[in-house]
Amino acid sequence: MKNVFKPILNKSVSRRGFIKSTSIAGGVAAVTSAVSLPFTSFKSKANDSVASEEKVVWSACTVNCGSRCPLRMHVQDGEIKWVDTDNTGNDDYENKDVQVRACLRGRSMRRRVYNPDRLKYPLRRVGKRGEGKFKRISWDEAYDEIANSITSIRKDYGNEAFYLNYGTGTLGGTVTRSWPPGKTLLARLMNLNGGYLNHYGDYSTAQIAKGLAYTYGGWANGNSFSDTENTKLIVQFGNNPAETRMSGGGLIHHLIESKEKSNAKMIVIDPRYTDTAAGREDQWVPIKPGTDAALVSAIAHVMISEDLVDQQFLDTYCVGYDESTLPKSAPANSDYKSHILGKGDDKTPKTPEWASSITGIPADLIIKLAREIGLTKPCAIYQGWGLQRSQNGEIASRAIAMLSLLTGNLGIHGGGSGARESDYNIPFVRFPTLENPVKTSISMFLWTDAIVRGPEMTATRDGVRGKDKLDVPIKFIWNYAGNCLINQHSDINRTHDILQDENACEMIVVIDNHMTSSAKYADIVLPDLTTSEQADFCMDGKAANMPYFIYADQAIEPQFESRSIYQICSDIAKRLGTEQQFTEGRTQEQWLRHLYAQTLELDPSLPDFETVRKQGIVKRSDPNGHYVAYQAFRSDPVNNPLTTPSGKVEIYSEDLAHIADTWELDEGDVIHPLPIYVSTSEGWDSPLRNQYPLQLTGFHYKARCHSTYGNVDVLKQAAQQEMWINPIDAKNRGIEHGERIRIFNQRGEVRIHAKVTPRIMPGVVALGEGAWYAPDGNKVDHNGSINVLTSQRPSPLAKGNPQHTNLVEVQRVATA
Ligand SMILES: Nc1nc2c(c(=O)[nH]1)N[C@H]1C(S)=C(S)[C@@H](COP(=O)(O)OP(=O)(O)OC[C@H]3O[C@@H](n4cnc5c(=O)[nH]c(N)nc54)[C@H](O)[C@@H]3O)O[C@H]1N2
Ligand SMILES: Nc1nc2c(c(=O)[nH]1)N[C@H]1C(S)=C(S)[C@@H](COP(=O)(O)OP(=O)(O)OC[C@H]3O[C@@H](n4cnc5c(=O)[nH]c(N)nc54)[C@H](O)[C@@H]3O)O[C@H]1N2
Ligand code: SF4
Ligand SMILES: [Mo]
Repeated sequence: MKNVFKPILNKSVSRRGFIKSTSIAGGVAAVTSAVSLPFTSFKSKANDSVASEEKVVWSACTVNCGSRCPLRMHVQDGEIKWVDTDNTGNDDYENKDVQVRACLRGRSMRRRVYNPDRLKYPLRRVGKRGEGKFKRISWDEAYDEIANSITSIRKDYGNEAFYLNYGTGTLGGTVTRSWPPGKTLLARLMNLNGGYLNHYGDYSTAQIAKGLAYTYGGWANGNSFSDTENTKLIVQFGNNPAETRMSGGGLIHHLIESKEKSNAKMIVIDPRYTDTAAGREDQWVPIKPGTDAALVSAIAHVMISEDLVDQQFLDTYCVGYDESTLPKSAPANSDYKSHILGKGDDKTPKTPEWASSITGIPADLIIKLAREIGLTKPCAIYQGWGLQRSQNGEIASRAIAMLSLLTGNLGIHGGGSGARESDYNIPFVRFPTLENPVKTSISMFLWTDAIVRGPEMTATRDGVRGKDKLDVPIKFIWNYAGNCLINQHSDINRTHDILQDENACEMIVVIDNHMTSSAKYADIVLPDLTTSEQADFCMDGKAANMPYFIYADQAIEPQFESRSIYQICSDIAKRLGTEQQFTEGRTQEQWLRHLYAQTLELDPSLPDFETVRKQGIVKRSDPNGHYVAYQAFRSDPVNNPLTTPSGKVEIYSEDLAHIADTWELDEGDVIHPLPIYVSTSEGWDSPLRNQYPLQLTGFHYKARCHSTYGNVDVLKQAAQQEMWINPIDAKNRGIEHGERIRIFNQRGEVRIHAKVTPRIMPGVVALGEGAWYAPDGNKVDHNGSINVLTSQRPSPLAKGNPQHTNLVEVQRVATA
């Protein structure tokens, strides 16, 4: 087979396709001349005269896009020549053997493996943090420095000073798994050495996970998309699976296939006309960011006024819809119905006219939506995670569930809970990471605060758990397969300033494949193997009711001096005197065999290890057919109670009422026992709009998985980074399509091109998250990296990331 792609990438590609490099890594603000290395090339068993036969090795894309895809590496002369994907199964969604086709990102994996940004050697920082100046060091030097730092920080501050930063770059792996940090090999290493400060929540779902837990008890599931074949109407709130669940295993295909069977209508509620809509929708309802709960309240008002609510369902399964099921502790008129009808504290009926001024949706359209959702049975309400990644996300996500509850669509085929779609999983034994002796945890979003004001952080103000307050600040950060050290965390300029102080956080170790924005902030950088250079199980793949896992084998030799995370952790454990406990005498492959043997005990019908290795992908189907969330509860609520305190769905939560009374909140923050609409500090009605009149929302973009694949040239060309702006807003500012603009607010400035399009509503602009931060000397980013503009003010309840709640102004960049 001939090469399909010709290798690769940058201008200095040699005839054989190897990258000649004289720097440790290329990229935007390339590593400087502080290091000058001899000529190097990617490693292969090259022999120019005789080409060896091509072999095909199963591998995988293990990034955090919500899908998981098999890749088949075509290897010749020790080099990946081209990449294809699953070649088993077919397109027949009935027979549960769907072909799991990788998207263009996964298929460009070769361009990540042989990327000019690839880290080659261990590095020690020589410039300031963020400058990207490093010196090559040996592995022994790197290990010694890290082990010494661990020992001295333990001695000086104790184990609460260690932090494992959030990172999802290889969350699909088993040995290489990067998320949650508490399930990684670094957690195992630290747990054998006194532990580390835990975190709770994640950047994906902090607000919805916390919010809906009060409604349903624990993580709230939704019906699988495959169940769409049983529905008549689908309502998608801020859910864009065509971009966020994209591949052959991605759920967008199940949604489309199942929708075709049922011919269900689809309403898309989103400030942007998304790729999920893309002509498949019956109606697109643009909505101002952060106002979905107001829309829901007004829909509820119409449903109550027109007798469209399922009263029997609400009486049997729910707490607090009306006075009759309100808990005893609750004051009079604090039930949901009273709130909607204007008999509660605010004395405001939540009419369509009231909601229209908040949401930007005409009142008559709200009435039509209410009738359609109320009268079409069954109706499937789904929400993505876009609207909850906001300042009022906890309460907004609870509000959307109200539509499923008011209409009695919970726990039935064709209905749903109002949460995001869920699916069935294959049970698999994962790498044991042991128990963390440290019990304290913080929200994953507040690590920057824990560096600057750790001991001031308390349980009732900052959400510290396991203790009333933190004792010490964060002094040591492990950052494995994550770019949240700068790029993916909010308010890059604040983070930059915090990380500048080397006496605050004393040691930052980044383990990655590439010289990312985060790696530039490391004190020590360790080059990891890519998935192509080692063997691992790749887990949690699913195509709605067809779960699968992949054996990703080693396709090529480790490149340059990169080492596996297993080896890195074993070697550091050795220096700390815990090697034997860490490895238990096993190699990486022996661990894979060991974990799989235990998995086989759970499910003896799975194929044996060697068969899995040969066949690459193992597919299963949900024995129950389509997944229906809360089906058992619906059929018998007495014997299958929820895990909420009452065992029922809690529309009114006594726990939240208690928290609202006892926590210290910032001005404007609201925690409320009912799922009501609350405004945000940087929303459509904020006084700050005088200065920064446009709402800026983010979205997860098809060009990348967050920042991963963000340095692949062909992907950058295929889906450019640009800011969406409505023609009305563009015209007011004299901005033409494709022109360079500056987007700015009190936190910073970003420059990128404008996409002038009616696909975004007036008053709102949008920027795909994850572009690689590329600051100039004035801290102005030139790549469209949204987190220069986002805020570190946490959401009230979950203390989560409000990254879609921002105000900005936009101007043309004057061309000289
Ligand atoms: N403004 C804004 N910010 C956001 C979001 C948003 O919507 N808006 N979304 C948030 C969400 S939901 C998430 S999940 C986070 C994601 O944030 P991150 O978890 O930081 O995700 P990535 O940016 O993909 O970074 C993954 C890193 O892993 C590295 N990597 C990939 N493969 C390997 C490997 O095999 N080994 C090693 N060692 N490294 C590897 C990549 O090079 C990359 O640096 O971002 C959050 N940030
Ligand atoms: N291609 C690709 N796929 C990915 C990822 C990626 O980076 N790239 N990241 C993965 C990860 S880790 C995660 S967590 C998921 C994220 O999945 P989501 O969080 O669901 O994705 P987003 O694109 O942030 O948001 C979904 C939609 O919500 C809309 N939205 C924003 N604010 C509001 C609002 O106030 N109201 C309403 N109604 N809609 C709003 C956005 O315009 C967007 O179209 O995606 C996963 N899939
Ligand atoms: S980025 Fe996601 S959808 Fe694309 S190949 Fe990788 S796992 Fe599959
Ligand atoms: Mo995420």
